[in-house]
Amino acid sequence: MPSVLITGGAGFIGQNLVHAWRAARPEDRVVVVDAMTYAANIRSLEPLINDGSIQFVNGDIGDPALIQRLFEEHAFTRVAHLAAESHVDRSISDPEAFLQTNVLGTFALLNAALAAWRTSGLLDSARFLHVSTDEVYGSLGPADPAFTESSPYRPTSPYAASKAASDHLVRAFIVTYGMPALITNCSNNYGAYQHPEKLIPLMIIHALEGKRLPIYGDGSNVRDWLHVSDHCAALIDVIERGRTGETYNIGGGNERNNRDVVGLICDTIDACFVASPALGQRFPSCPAASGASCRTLIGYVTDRPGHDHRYAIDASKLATDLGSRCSVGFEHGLAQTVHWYLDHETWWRDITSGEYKAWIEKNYGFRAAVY
Ligand code: NAD
Ligand code: TDX
Repeated sequence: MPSVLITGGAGFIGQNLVHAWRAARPEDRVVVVDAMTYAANIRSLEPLINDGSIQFVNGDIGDPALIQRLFEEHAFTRVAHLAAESHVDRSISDPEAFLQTNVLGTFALLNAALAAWRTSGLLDSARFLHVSTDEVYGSLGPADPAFTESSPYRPTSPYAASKAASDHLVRAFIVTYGMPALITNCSNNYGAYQHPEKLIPLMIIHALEGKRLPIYGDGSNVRDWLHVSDHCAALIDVIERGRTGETYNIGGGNERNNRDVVGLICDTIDACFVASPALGQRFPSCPAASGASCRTLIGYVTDRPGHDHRYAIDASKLATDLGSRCSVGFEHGLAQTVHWYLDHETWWRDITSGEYKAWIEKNYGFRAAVY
């Protein structure tokens, strides 16, 4: 039975990938390893764990003995490596964990996979997918062409630098040791199960709770939004059909500035309250509950230091080589996402208590209102 190890499978993209993998390749054995940091949540995986369709291991990718034991038990032929510290703002205030997991953790995982595949003679048929980010390429000006796979690496945040370092390590393992690895660099994901620290869920939840919607700087920064379902479909295409040693960029083709994204979230929530007036009883502090617009909550605050102006992905290699294309339009995907958060209030309420409150105070407490 083919066997896949998904690292970081209790994170946002990881959970979505586990479900997508089960649907696309139901015959495969899926093992998830996740260190269950603040960003993890296994609630959506529990039915799969309980019915035995996946195995979950609470552990660190930087623990060589654990990873070696898992390889011995399951003889993985695929590794989808997503485990990481992923939030840029946290990398600015506390960069060390990013080096630990993203660089040293990736190194330990590569070492363990290489040793296991050498021993088992699977180096020729196995595949290691390293999931990385467009942030390794740095920032684009308004008229610059989108990032291609040969764009130079110019990371600017500690997060992006740690991901760039991990990409370099993967490439070094490919060239030096013949590691059967592939790298993907994707743009900003959004969709179900995203941690409320990230822009889109943060703005949805703040709007529902009637809190300020803190846009950094003047809100002109541009991101290329990729629906997580499109991303996961592309990851499965790359690991199964991509050429080892290659890099593939994955992008949504949905460039939007933050002002427009937050405005659209507000309009979408306003429309939901008009269509379902009962929402007003569940979320009485939301301006839409009393017929006002959530846009009244928008506030511009002190910018993120080193805030990259624009990311945009040229995903033509993925389309040409693998026939893999993203299909979720941003307006549709965003409406779906707003509905998902409306329907999963318990999920985000659990996360937004405890540690999250301390993070909000740390990241937003010092940010003055700019205008
Ligand atoms: P996330 O923060 O939601 O999840 C990361 C998961 O990794 C968490 O479940 C966490 O517990 C786990 N983890 C952290 N350290 C670990 C360790 N040492 N050992 C085992 N598990 C550990 O992140 P995400 O948004 O799902 O991102 C997944 C991957 O995709 C990351 O590698 C990230 O860099 C990359 N990526 C994300 C985006 C995005 O927009 N979210 C865009 C481009 C690339
Ligand atoms: O409160 C906020 N206000 C705001 O204006 C937050 C949290 C963000 N922003 C801005 C910063 C960015 O321009 O919104 C944009 C998106 O911010 P994030 O959601 O933090 O994402 P970003 O920094 O672009 O990084 C994301 O995409 C690339 C992921 O978090 C990374 O893991 C991924 O590699």
